[in-house]
Amino acid sequence: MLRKGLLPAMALLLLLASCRVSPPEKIDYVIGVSNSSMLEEWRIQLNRELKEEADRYPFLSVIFTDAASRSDKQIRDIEKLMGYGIDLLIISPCDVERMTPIISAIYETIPVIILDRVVDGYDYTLFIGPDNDNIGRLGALALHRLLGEEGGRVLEISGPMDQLSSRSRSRGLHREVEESYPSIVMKDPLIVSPQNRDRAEDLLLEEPGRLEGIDAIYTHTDGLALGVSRALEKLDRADIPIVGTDNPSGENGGFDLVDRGLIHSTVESSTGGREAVRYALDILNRRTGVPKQIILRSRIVTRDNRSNYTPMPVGGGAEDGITLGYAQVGTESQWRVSNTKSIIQAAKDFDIDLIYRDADQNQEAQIGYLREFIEKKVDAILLSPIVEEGYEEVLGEAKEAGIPVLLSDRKIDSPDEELYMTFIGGDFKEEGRRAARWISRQYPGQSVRILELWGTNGATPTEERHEGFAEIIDGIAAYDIVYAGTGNFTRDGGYAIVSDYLETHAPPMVDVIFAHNDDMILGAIDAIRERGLKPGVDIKLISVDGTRAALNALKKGDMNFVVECTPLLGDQVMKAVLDLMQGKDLPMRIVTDERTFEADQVDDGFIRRRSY
Ligand code: GZL
Repeated sequence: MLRKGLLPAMALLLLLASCRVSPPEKIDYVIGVSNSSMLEEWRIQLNRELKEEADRYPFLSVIFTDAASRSDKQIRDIEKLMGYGIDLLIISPCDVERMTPIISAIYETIPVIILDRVVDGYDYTLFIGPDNDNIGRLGALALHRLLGEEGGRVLEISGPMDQLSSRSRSRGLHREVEESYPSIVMKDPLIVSPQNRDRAEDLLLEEPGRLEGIDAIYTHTDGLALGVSRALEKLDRADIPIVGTDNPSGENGGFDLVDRGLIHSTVESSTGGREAVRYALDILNRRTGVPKQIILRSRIVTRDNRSNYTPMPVGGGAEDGITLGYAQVGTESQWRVSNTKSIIQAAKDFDIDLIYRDADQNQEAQIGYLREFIEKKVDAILLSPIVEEGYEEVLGEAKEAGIPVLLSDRKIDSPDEELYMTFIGGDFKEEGRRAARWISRQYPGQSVRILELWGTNGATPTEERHEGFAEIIDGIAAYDIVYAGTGNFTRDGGYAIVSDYLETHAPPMVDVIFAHNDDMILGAIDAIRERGLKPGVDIKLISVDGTRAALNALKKGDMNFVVECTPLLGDQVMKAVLDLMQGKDLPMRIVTDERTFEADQVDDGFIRRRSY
């Protein structure tokens, strides 16, 4: 049974002394780090970054453990750390499936930050890691740039495919090759287990035949790339170029291997170690606005861009004040009104000059405002795109002008990820899944007719809430989405669809209405009442956002389930703007922390505190 043991202070100080940490005068926090292994440069770099960042805070002590790639040892390491009475755990899991139960148990007693490989479910405080599918996609692009239009035969060298990160990277690589670069032929992968440099070298020396007719090699990590380069040297096949993956800095890291000409290019996958310590302090100091996931950016690094390798040009320095152009969607919903208030207030709190423009759900007007900001030479642009398509040209102009763009609460659909620096918003697919899971809990084994109220067609929350919802509903034969229509995230829109539907269908016409936001479900309640039916009783109602009006309806029994999508993004957005102006690299994606609400969880006090 895990419990937060209390090691006598003396023993703890002795232990810290053994970690060569001179006992500081006062320790406020002790963080335990459970690294899955220290066999690869990336993991050594991770510990290095964690330690460098932690050393900046004398009141912070860190105890490192190394599981040597064995889950049973990692479990023992964690139990030992808990016995020392750590205040927060940072873990990079060996085997995600095996570590999920113990991480969930610990998460009940202390905060947990997961690095690199995310566990199933949401029993953790914060995940920081790469988008491995995107890394594989970039690997395909790097191979295409290396091989040219004529393409060639590629040998993929991976760790064990039972690792989610390996499967995701391989999936992204193969899908991009098939969809975009048909002249590249992927040969059967060489699986290196355990996944480390020396094993890769040995395996290739044992099977030199795998190199027959090969034009390039793609390795899932730079550690594997180093081992492969040594084998190619010994086999006199150093002519075969290598595309690596992983961590750009540190000895034998990707940058170093590129500089030394051992590999042609590498796809960056930062460790997240510095971010982990910074967010750990925010969590321990109970700061609000800590996200649920931080998805780190990945870029292709080659000898050409190695020297001037910098992220998007950063706007004017912070010394003469920061001017931020803010192009908001409109005022279509209570969520939007609260979101705008949060952004405006945070700009004041962070002393950032905000030029606010409301596009009134009109994309042409919004693009016009973006051009106004470019003309005004603002330091950065904050955009909440009404829909995903149609912004590439104007964001290309912003990039040309050297003005970084941040996306808030909705994203654009563009292969060029350099058009924006980060996207801060909810996990909309998971929001849709949570709505569907509620239905499956309420109606096990029964037939259910569902009416779905869509938000604005082409907007990220609409597309992804539906995708997450349908992912579960479509898997249950007895559940049927009998009608769907877009209410454009407005109360009138929700009312019109449901009123028409009830007018043209005899009762009992539908069992559940799922709305992509609260305003549309409130319109549905109006329509249901007008037909003399009881909302929340005759027809069950679910929506997304968690605004005060919806939580009040939930408390009264007019609704049955609300999925949170917080509009309070202001602090996270302005923190990102400041980081950017100070030259820090921004994660590609910041996913906000969200929950769900049932009637028995909301009373007046809760609603006053929790809603917007
Ligand atoms: C979600 C946001 C959506 C809200 C709606 O991030 O874009 O737009 O769910 C709002 O209420 O209109």
